[in-house]
Amino acid sequence: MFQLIDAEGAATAPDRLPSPETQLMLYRHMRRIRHFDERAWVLYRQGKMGVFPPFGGMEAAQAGTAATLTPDDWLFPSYRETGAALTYGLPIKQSIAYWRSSPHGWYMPDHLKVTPFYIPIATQYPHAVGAALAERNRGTQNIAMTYIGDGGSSEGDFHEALNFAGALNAPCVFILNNNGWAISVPTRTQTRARDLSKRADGYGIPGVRVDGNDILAVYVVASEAVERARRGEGPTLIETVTYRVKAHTVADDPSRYRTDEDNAGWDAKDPVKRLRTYLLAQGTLTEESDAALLREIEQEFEQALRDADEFPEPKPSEIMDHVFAVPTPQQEQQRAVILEEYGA
Ligand SMILES: Cc1ncc(C[n+]2csc(CCOP(=O)(O)OP(=O)(O)O)c2C)c(N)n1
Ligand SMILES: [Mg+2]
Repeated sequence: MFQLIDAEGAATAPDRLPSPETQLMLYRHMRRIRHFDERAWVLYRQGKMGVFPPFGGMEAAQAGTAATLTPDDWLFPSYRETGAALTYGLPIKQSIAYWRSSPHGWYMPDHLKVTPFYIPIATQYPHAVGAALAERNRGTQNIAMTYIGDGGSSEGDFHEALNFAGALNAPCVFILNNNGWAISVPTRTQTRARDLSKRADGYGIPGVRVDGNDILAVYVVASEAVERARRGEGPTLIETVTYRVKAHTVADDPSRYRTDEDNAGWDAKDPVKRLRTYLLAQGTLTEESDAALLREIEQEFEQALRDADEFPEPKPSEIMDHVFAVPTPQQEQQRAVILEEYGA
C-alpha cells in the first residue's frame, strides 16, 4: 500500500513528497471540507438540513483526488463525495441546497462539469466512461474522475465500466473509496476479495492501492493517474484504504451493527490530524496560521449558509419540473394530483 506520511505524521518517503505549497493547499481543502461535514451534522439536528451522508475521516481520499482536476475535467461523485465536489469547486451554498432537497441544489453551475450526487449505487461509473470518451472524441485532453464505495465495487455497473474503459482506452480515473462498510455490511463479508485494487487486473488496466488517510500519497497517486489519462494512456483504478468513522447517514445508528473493536485504531489514523502534525513539525503551518485558516473557513461557511437560506422555498409541484424536457402524460397527471393536494 502506497504511503508517504505514517499515522504519527512522519514522512516515510521524503523524496516523493509534493511541494510545501501543494501540501498546504491540500491541508486547506481537508480543513474546509471537514468543517462542512461537522456543520452539516449540527444543521441536521437543528432541522436545517436533510439526511446527509457524512464523510468525516475520509477527507484525504476525497480532497486528495478531486484536487488533481481542473474545471475542464468531469467529476462524477456518489452521495458520499460532498467533500470531493466542494474541493472541485462546487459552491458551499449549492451543496447545502442539495442536502436540503431544495431545487436550487438539483442543477450544477454552468462553469463546472460536476454531476449531481449519484444515489443509485455504481451508475456513475459507466456514465463517467461515456463522458471521458466524449472528451476524447472532441479532441480535448480533459478527463473524467468518478467515485464508488467498496460495496458499489460488487455491482455489475462497476465491472462493465472498467471493461468498457479498458477496451476503449477511456481517459477516466476510477476512485474506489474502501471505507470498510456498505451500510451495515463489512467489506470482509460483502466480498471474498481482500485487495480491491486487484479488480483492475481483470480488465487489463492498472490498479493502485493507497493509504486513503494519507492525503499526500493519495494526491501523488491520483496526479499520476490523471496525467496518464491526459496523455492518452488510458484508465486507472485507485483503491483508497480508509474507514467510515461516522454513521452511514446522519439518520443511521452504527452502534446497532458494529463494535468499538471494529472501529479501533481509526481515530489515530485521522487524515487531518496526520497532515497537521507533519506540517507543524516542518514549520509549513503554525498554531497561529492554522487558527487563522479555521476562522476564514468558518466565515466562508456562515456566509454560504446565509446565501442558501435566501433561496426561495420550493413548491411541492416543482418536484415534477425538470424531469424531462417534454413531460410524459403520467408526469402531467402526477403534477395535477400534487397541485390538487398541496396547491400551487
Ligand atoms: C443500486 C442500489 N442498490 C442499493 C442501494 C441502497 N444503498 C444505499 S448506500 C448502500 C451501501 C453502499 O456502500 P458503499 O458502496 O461501500 O458506499 P459507502 O456508503 O460506504 O460510501 C446501499 C446498498 C442503492 N442506493 N442503490
Ligand atoms: Mg463503503
